[in-house]
Amino acid sequence: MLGSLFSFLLTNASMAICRLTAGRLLVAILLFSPALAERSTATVVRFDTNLGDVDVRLYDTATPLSIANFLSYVNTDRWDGTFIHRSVPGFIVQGGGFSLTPDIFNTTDVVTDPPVLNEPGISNLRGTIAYAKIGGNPDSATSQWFFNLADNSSNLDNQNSGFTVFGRVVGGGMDVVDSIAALSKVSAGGPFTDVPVTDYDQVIAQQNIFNSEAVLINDVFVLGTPDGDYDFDGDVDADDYLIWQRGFGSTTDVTADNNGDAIVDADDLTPWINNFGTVLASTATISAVPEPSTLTLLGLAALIALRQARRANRQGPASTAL
Ligand SMILES: [Ca+2]
Ligand SMILES: [Ca+2]
Ligand SMILES: [Ca+2]
Ligand SMILES: [Ca+2]
Repeated sequence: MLGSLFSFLLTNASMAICRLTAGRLLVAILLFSPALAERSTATVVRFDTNLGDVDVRLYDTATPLSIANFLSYVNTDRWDGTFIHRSVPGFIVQGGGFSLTPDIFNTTDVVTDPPVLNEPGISNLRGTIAYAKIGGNPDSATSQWFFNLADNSSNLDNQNSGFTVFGRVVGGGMDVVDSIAALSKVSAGGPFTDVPVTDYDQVIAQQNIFNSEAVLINDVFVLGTPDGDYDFDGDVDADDYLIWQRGFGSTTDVTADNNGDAIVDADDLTPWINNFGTVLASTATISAVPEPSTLTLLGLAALIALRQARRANRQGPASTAL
């Protein structure tokens, strides 16, 4: 009785100037930052979905166990071909658990690793990604994750000892997540009471959900961009500096959080300085020479950043908690 199981919820001037600027900044960082040796590089991953790409900056430094767990699944392709099985508009969009083999009544669970210890502390704000857990068991996260569509901190930062936020969507990724949340949903019972579908009429007609109507995670992979490439276009240039400057001091605009400690600060500028001018071979046609207008902005931004970096370092190390 498939029908009875379904309830439908309608639901640059020149490069020399750049190098001069970079050199001045490097001197400033060396003078004012005591923590250079502690840096590590954070990971940026891409969720390739049939509704578009969602890029996520992972918090490698802030939540190391959670990132090791995440990369274990990525490196073994275990999320490839899975589907978004739960959508609650205004709250979360969840996946990472199941594949349709070939339909909603015949699903395959993602093979899981042992649960990961909870690493709460970063707030469940809109645009973050966190692990799902079993109720009453704080250390039960395995393969399932969710994107926070709204500020869920009052609930999810506390419930079940808090849900571990381990990354944040960057660029235009939340447009894709929002488009998933905007889809109509169907219920097929069990864990599948809120399944978003791309073709509601087809699902109604066939009383079933196949991959052709689901929101699919085609692939999840690590973006191989250089450190300091804060717009992920394969080169490290003035545009990337501006992104760092824009996010400086922020715990929510973390595109330039190169070390993944959940805040953009002076430490995250060093990789940009070190890699300035780097161009990936595959993107060598992209000019690394900024437009003059960009350079003007760069000079202004550099002065502001120097003041901010000095001030930040007088205030001591930044907290990773939000
Ligand atoms: Ca893969
Ligand atoms: Ca770039
Ligand atoms: Ca560029
Ligand atoms: Ca950082």
